[in-house]
Amino acid sequence: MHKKTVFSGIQASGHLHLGNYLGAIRNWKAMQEEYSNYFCVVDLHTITVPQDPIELKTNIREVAGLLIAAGLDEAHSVVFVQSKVRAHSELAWILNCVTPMGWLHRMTQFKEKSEKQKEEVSVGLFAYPVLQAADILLYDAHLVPVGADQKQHVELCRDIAQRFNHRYGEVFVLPDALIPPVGGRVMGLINPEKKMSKSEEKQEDSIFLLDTPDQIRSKIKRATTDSSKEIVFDQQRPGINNLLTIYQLLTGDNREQIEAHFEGKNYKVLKEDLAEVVIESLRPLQEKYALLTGDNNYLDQLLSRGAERAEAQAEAKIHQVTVSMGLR
Ligand code: ATP
Ligand code: LTN
Repeated sequence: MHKKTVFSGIQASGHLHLGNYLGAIRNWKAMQEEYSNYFCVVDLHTITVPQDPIELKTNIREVAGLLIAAGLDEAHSVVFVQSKVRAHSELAWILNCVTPMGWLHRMTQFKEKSEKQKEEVSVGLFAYPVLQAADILLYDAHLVPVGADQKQHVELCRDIAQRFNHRYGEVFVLPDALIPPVGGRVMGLINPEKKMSKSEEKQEDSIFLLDTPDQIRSKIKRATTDSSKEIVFDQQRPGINNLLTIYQLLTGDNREQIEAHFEGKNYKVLKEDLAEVVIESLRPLQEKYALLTGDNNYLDQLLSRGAERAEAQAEAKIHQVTVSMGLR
């Protein structure tokens, strides 16, 4: 039986947080045995906004290390760093030449991210979704598991692939996004109207996967709530709703059980309970991370094997693409 292919990527733009874990990485692990998978640290996407070189280098390793610590394993998944496989840049350029500007102007993430930078915004940030399309299409991926914020980019990838196929023949597989029903959008602790994000400046807004127990307790204690008293799931009350959703995702309890558990209790109890659940859930991952980064060579060797496996597939695809276009 032939397994379907999964591709997903994660930026090295800062420390990984609970949103990345619950919205993406944890699901990648849960489904890895069913598919043939590529998981990529997308450092070329990360440089679409300015990065400090030393920090970037550290972040790339940290993100890759956390993917492994979270349970992605070589038997099912190729874990690698994007810039080590040159074909990503090559295909991105080619796809730039088949993608209309108008399609990119409609991307909401670009609108949000470019707001502050105005005319200083890089061409790379504008073309970001095209590089993302190249990532996916190089591996003939059928499925792209991502958080809800990435749905539009995966749909664009499909449109680009379709346009290419129409011009040059059936070269690309048309991928589908796979978005978790719950956890697709973990919100910030301070500002629960916005998603938890690596590049958010306020550190208290996110729970990072490598936060200490004390940091976790203190951040959850300061999380925004409201003046109501009832502890129930309610979209209209984003703070409480977000804390309860995180609790639900980590305990696996259903909503009725959770509401019953907190009935008659106050926000302080909810926050203390949630902090302990988060600490215990992250403990195994943190221990594994400490172990694998203790040995410097381990991660390097794993990533270099990953890049080699990815490159074999990516080069074959580039060959097919360039032949179809008359470049070879
Ligand atoms: P940045 O803030 O730099 O945009 P990010 O935190 O949004 O970064 P990405 O590297 O862009 O993280 O995303 C990695 C994966 O995590 C993607 O699949 C994305 O959809 C998912 N993700 C990111 N933030 C959240 C969130 N708050 N809730 C659920 N999933 C998320
Ligand atoms: N844009 C994505 C990261 C990303 C990605 C990909 C996700 C880059 N290439 C390919 C899925 C497939 C993000 O910001 N989360």
